[in-house]
Amino acid sequence: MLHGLAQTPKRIPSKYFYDARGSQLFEEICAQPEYYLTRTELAILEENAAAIASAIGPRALLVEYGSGAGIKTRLLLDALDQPVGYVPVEISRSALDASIENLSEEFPEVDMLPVSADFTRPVDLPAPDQAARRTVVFFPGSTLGNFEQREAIGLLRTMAIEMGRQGAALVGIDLQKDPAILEAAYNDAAGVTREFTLNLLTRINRELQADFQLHEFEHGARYNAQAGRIETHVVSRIDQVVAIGAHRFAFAAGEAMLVEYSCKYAPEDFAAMAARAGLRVVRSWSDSRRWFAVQMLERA
Ligand code: AVJ
Repeated sequence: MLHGLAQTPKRIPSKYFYDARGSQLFEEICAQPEYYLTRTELAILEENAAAIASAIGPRALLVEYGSGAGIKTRLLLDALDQPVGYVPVEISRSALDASIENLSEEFPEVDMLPVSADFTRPVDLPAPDQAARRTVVFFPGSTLGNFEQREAIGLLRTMAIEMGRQGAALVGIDLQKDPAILEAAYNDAAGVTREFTLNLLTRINRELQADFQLHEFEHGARYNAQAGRIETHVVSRIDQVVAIGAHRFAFAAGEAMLVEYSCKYAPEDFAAMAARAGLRVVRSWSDSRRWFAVQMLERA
């Protein structure tokens, strides 16, 4: 956090959004009418569950990066032919516990192997009781879009290693579209996304003994068409100095601190990125408006 705040412009990695309150606010964002991503991806998965399951094949070990609330997981586990295990890799302990609790009752035959970790670093995957035919990494929600290109390729490479030779990955990506639709999705009228963004400051105050005055900061999310991404900032309303422990950081009036990228892809650009990680797109499922896509990747 100190490293990011010392940079110009200031920046904080978006993974820190997800404390218990942040994870809860994210679930609320998903229910907002403007935030089409979750319901579009869910519809794609529902509509194509059988096709996805047959592309994956029997006895898969399902590894999920960022388990969230587990609704998409339930759908996938339900459709899969005799899945042997489920490994959610999740930074938020509360979200991890919640997802496993519900799933283990519903899928008693599936080994539940939660890993409380940051999936941006390589993790040691636990082995299920029954040998898996293949490992499938599930990375839904366009979370890949929260990473800069270089990091995203690095993450895809980590996935390629973790899935092994016979493995596969299912990656949800948000597609490029009318900027007005994109900006509405990250500036919902009810202000839930604003609260989600500012909760980051509340978390820093609590966990790092900081004194951010929440009413002196604003949420700002804009589409950068050149870069193909929504850029979310925390904007200082006034000239002010914030203390974090023994450190002091000056904010100028109007100064924007970067807190999140949400990349929006052209399908061919995503395929090119995957190729740089040694992966190829073998199947792709989308909605009729082409707003979102679920891409299946295998080793090139
Ligand atoms: C699901 C984590 C990818 O970037 O769209 C939602 C997070 N941020 N609204 C996204 C988020 C603001 C979301 N991810």
